[in-house]
Amino acid sequence: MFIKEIVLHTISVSLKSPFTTSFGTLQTKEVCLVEVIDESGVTGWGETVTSDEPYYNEETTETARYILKDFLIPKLIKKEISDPMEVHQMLSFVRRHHIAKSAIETAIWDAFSKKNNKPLYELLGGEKKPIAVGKSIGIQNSPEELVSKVAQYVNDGFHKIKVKIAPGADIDYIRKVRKEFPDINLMADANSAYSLKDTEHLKQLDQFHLLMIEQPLAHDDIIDHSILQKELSTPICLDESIHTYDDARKAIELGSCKIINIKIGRVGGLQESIRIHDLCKKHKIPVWCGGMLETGVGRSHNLHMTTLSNFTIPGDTAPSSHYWDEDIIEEDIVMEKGYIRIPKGNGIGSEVCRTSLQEKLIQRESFQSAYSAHPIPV
Ligand code: OSB
Ligand code: MG
Repeated sequence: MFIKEIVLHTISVSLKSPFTTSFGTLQTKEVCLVEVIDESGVTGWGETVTSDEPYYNEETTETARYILKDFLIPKLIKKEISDPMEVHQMLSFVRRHHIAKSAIETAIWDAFSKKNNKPLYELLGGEKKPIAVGKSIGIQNSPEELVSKVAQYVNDGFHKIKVKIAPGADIDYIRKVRKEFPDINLMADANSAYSLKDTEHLKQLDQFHLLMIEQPLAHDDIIDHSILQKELSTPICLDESIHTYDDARKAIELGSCKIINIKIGRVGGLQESIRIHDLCKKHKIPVWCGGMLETGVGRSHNLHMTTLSNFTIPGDTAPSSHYWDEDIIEEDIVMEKGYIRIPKGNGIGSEVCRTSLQEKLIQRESFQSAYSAHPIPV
């Protein structure tokens, strides 16, 4: 596949309702959609799963766009790609910036599978199946408000409920939910809000038999998590700390977690996601697909990845209507009885809606040459 043109569509999107985590509240964000076009006109789509602020990790939509324009696009444009598995290595001259890399790598996977008339999951090695879905709930104003949200989502049929926690909105909130719903698959996500000093406090969660606690400690830690895991009966799941296959390998070796959340963006693309998936499978560490409040483009990639066999825990891949009044794709992603069907068709299946794109567009930039103001290693 010869990459003839790459277009960056920067759009502004607004969530139906604000989403609060231990690191802040998100309502609107810019998203950079990457469109890769080959010499025969086949197009593939990817998405920067960033927000406008560097609060989840160090990247923002603006940094991702900059890295794409000045480094990643010049490296890939006018290149022949015979296998999307080549792309990760080609982009390794840029340190980190995983979300930027992932946006373009996933677009190439989409284009490549369309070119080969295959749905993406087939290329990834997955198996077509309905995807069981969980719902991630932001921090609410009171335990009562949280319980009413949980009631609604349990009623909708979600297979797992994830509750965001932070100091001051944790034990009492979880206690109340567990009391009302003794049997649901319930978990908590702290987004790095605690430290080892809070070990005794966090141990109180053990009584609520949670499926797991996600990323209780620092975003860049795997050592303290291994100490905490020995103190907790609740399994620890790592999100923010896992950026690479080697991070996963070390975390498993140290016993820092019993479960891993794979986000395609955080680990720099689908190839690295597959490698981490396979490693976890070998070590009997179950995985699930995390969410980054994606539009339908990123969410479709997530769904295809979730068809891999070790994704045994429902992921944060809620349907379009939970995020957007109008998604960026032609056909909304919908859920039936807590399951989502993989979008039909080749590649990711979902088609970007050009009208919706135009309405939300802030800037369109097209690249057809390998020019960069910087030296790009060959
Ligand atoms: O920690 O999983 C997280 C959203 C933004 C940043 C980090 C996280 C999240 C979510 C949302 O939990 C999951 C979703 O897309 O529904
Ligand atoms: Mg998380």
